[in-house]
Amino acid sequence: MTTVEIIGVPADYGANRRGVDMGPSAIRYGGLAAELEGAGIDCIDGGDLAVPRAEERDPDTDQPTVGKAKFLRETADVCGRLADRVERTLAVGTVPLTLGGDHSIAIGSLVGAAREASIGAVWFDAHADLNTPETTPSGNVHGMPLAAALGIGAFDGVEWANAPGLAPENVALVGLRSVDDAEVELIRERGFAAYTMSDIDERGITAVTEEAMATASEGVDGVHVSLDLDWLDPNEAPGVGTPVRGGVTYREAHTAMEVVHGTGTLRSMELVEVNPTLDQYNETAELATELAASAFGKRVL
Ligand code: HAR
Ligand code: MN
Ligand code: MN
Ligand code: MN
Repeated sequence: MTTVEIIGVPADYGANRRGVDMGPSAIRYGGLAAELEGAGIDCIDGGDLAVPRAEERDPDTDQPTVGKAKFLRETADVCGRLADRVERTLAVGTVPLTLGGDHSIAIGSLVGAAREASIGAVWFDAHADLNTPETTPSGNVHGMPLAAALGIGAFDGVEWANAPGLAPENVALVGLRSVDDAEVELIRERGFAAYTMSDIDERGITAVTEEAMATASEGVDGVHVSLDLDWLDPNEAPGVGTPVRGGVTYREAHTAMEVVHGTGTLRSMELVEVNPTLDQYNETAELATELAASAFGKRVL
């Protein structure tokens, strides 16, 4: 029986909008443990990491190696502690399910998952999250976690940010529709496996997800799935800070998570960018719980 440990990270250093720090509570309240139990999963709630409020900190965009990235010192602290937690969870044979928080926390998930193992990563997101402190248009680190983990730009050789066992050949991005110029250039230059919404329209979500998972799992110990709720269309998931029209539907999202489960390669997962202050009745958090259950094997029959 698979045991999943929930690790809450109520951090919002990486985004402009307040409220994403309430994500872990909203997702738990949305019924996460019950959904996972419905998937036949044994579920441990490891509680939340302690995260100081952003208002009490200095965004510090003037550190020499930091470029225009905001709250990088705080992000490093939280991600360092998260990486240790993820590493320990995996070491006892339990699957970490991290609840954000904004997407900057993925740096900690990836580093922790890739310390004692080789991993791939599938990024279900409207955005590429491949900006660097040099290229960022916003200064928000939630637009940079994949670049950080891969050691791109100013993140090159930054120990807390680089995921040792994650190779760029094992990274796949699915659902892209808001990509900055520098990110487009990087994707072309480095040949990342990247699937836009047009690819999903043309080829279907099943074929695209199967190919992404195959790329990510090739020759590694397992796959980390990073699910940014803004991957979905804002009609389905309005409770996110940076909604982009034209995302995947409710059914496509479930189908993709079922494909993830079917590969048998899922090793760790995170649910990020849920901002319940933008919801009517906690619908985005509830959706996140359902999608996690599908990824961990929930079926109707
Ligand atoms: N690409 C933009 C930036 O770097 C926007 C990032 C959007 N935020 C996210 N990431 N939710 O997935 O500022
Ligand atoms: Mn300062
Ligand atoms: Mn993201
Ligand atoms: Mn996004």
